[in-house]
Amino acid sequence: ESSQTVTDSSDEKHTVWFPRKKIDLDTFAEKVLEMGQDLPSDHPGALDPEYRKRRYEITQLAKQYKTGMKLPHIEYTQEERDTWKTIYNSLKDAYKGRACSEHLHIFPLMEKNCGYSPDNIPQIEDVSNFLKDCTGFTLRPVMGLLSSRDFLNAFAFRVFHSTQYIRHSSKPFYTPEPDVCHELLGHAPLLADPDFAEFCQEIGLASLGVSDDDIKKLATIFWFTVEFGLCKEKNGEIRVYGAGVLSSKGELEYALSGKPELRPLSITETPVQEYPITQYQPVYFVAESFKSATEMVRRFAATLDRKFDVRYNPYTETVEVLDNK
Ligand code: TIH
Ligand code: FE2
Repeated sequence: ESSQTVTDSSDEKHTVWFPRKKIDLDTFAEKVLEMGQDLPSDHPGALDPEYRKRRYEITQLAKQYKTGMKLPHIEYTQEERDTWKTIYNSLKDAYKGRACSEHLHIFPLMEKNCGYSPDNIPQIEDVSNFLKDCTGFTLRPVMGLLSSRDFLNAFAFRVFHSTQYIRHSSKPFYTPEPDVCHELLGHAPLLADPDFAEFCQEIGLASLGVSDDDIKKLATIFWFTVEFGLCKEKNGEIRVYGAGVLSSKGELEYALSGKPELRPLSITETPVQEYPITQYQPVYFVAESFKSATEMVRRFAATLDRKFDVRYNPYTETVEVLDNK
C-alpha cells in the first residue's frame, strides 16, 4: 500500500469500493457478463464448435493478464483475417463522409504506425503503445463484457478494456457484442484524440464510488456518446464518432440515413433514455463537440450524491480522494 494523504477506504463515507491504483484493475478480470465464455444460443457462433474453441483460447489469455505484463499476441487464422479484411475494406469506404474528422484524421496514422491494413489484424500491444504516446490511454485485454461499473471505473485511469477475438464470419456487418473489429476500428482511433480521451476519463472519474443508479445513468451517457454518439462538424454536418456505429457497416449507413431520430445531447434526457442492445438504435444524440460533452459530464457528475471529490494523479497513476464535501 502506498501512503497517500487521502481518507482511508474504511471511512464510512466510502461505502462503494473503487480502484485507487492501476493494479486494482486486476481484480476485474473474472467478472465478465454472460457472453464472456459461454455464448447465448442466438449468437451466430453458438453452434460452431471451432469458433467456440477459438474464443475460449483467446479469452483464457485475457483472464490470465495482470498489470505490467506484455499484452497477449494473437496469431490470427486465415479465416479470421478474411473476416477482418471484409470488414476493414467495407468500413474504410463507408467512413468517407460519415466518420467524424478526428477518426478520419487518426485512421491513416494507425495504418502507418500500428499495423492497420486490410491484410493484418493489429496486435493490441502495438495499438496500446501508439495510444499511450498520443493521450496516455492504454489497452487491457478482457474476456468479454465487464459490468458497467468496472468498465467505466477503468476510464478514470485512461485504461480501455479490449476484446481480442473476432466476430463469427457469417455476420460481418453487425454484431451485438464487442470484438476486435469493434475495439480497433471503432474505439481505438478516437482514444488517440486528446479531447475525446479527456471526455472518457471524465466519465470514468464520475463513476468512482457512486450508487448503482448513478452508474446506470453514466453507462447510458457512455452508450449514447462513446458507443453510439454522433457529433457536429465545424461546418455543421452531422458525423459519427460512436464506436458501435463505426464498427458496423450496416449501422453506419443506417445512422445517417434520416430513418432514426436524432436529438441534441442533453444532460436531462440522455442519462435516462432507453435503448436496445441487439439491434440498430432508434435514437441517437448529437454532441456539439467533445469539449462541450466533457463539460456536460462534469455538470452531471456534480449533481451525483458522492461525499468526496476525486482527482487523477498521472505521476503516480493513482486516484486521489479529496474529502472536501
Ligand atoms: N454493433 C457493433 C458492431 O457490429 O461492430 C458492436 C457493438 C456495439 C456496442 C457494443 S458492441
Ligand atoms: Fe464498445
